[in-house]
Amino acid sequence: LAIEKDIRKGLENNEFIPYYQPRVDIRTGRVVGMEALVRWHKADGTVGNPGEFIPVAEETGLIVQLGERVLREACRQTRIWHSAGMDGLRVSVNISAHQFRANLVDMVFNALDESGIDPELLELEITESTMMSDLGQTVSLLERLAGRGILTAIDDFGTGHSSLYYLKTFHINTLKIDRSFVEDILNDENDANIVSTVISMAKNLSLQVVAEGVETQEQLDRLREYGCPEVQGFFYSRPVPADDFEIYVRKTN
Ligand code: G
Ligand code: G
Ligand code: MN
Ligand code: NA
Repeated sequence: LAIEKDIRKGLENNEFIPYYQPRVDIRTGRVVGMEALVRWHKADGTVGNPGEFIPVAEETGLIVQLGERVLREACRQTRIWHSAGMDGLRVSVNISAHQFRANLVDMVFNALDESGIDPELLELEITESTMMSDLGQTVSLLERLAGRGILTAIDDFGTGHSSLYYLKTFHINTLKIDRSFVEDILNDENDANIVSTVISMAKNLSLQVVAEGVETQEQLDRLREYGCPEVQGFFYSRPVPADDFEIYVRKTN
């Protein structure tokens, strides 16, 4: 594939750059962390979105190398921000299926050692479908990550084969409620009930919960009413380059 060759070249030239989207404490309005979302800064000056290259990277296995780049850079950047007084910010990094089954634990431990950030400040976002393919291995991977204090989140919660069994079996810290539920929270009673129920359930299970895809004040108000502790979405900021994220945090916190 032409794109596969381009991705290889892009990796050689360090063209895959994390952008950052703030995660916000709904009560204080302060930024408590950021999700790293990769962008491709191509030689021709255009910027590629994950939809164009993540599926190919996943199919070809290049995601392992690409994901490692993003993880290391996100940890390095977090360290820099901490040293610059933006301490306490947690960083969340998306881990795809292939990456999860590769040398994930070594890769993550190395990235932590290299950057020197506290393991409790790193969260790995893993989807339900990734987690469910080999339950035994999933349990042991999550245990090893937790053993070092690294946080894990179920990403896009509610869209895959969600099972309450996972919530009692997997050592995870956070549920990220998929934005498809938040999108219609004001108009669709089912979506509203699902979101409110997931928030209560998370609290009862002592899990952190984040609503994704918040775009309006009205959605935010509703989530507050439901007791949602943390939110993320275009209402606050799109994913932006590191410099812009830093400006945003200094203005907000
Ligand atoms: O902004 P958004 O277009 O950034 O992301 C689209 C999709 O790509 C999301 O499902 C997101 O989880 C995924 N994605 C973004 N960055 C990364 C990354 O660094 N690694 C992996 N595996 N997926 C990513
Ligand atoms: O799958 P994951 O949740 O990692 O993907 C995050 C994706 O959601 C990215 O593509 C990101 O750009 C996008 N996103 C983040 N906030 C919003 C939002 O408020 N509205 C919409 N439509 N997309 C969002
Ligand atoms: Mn995510
Ligand atoms: Na998500």
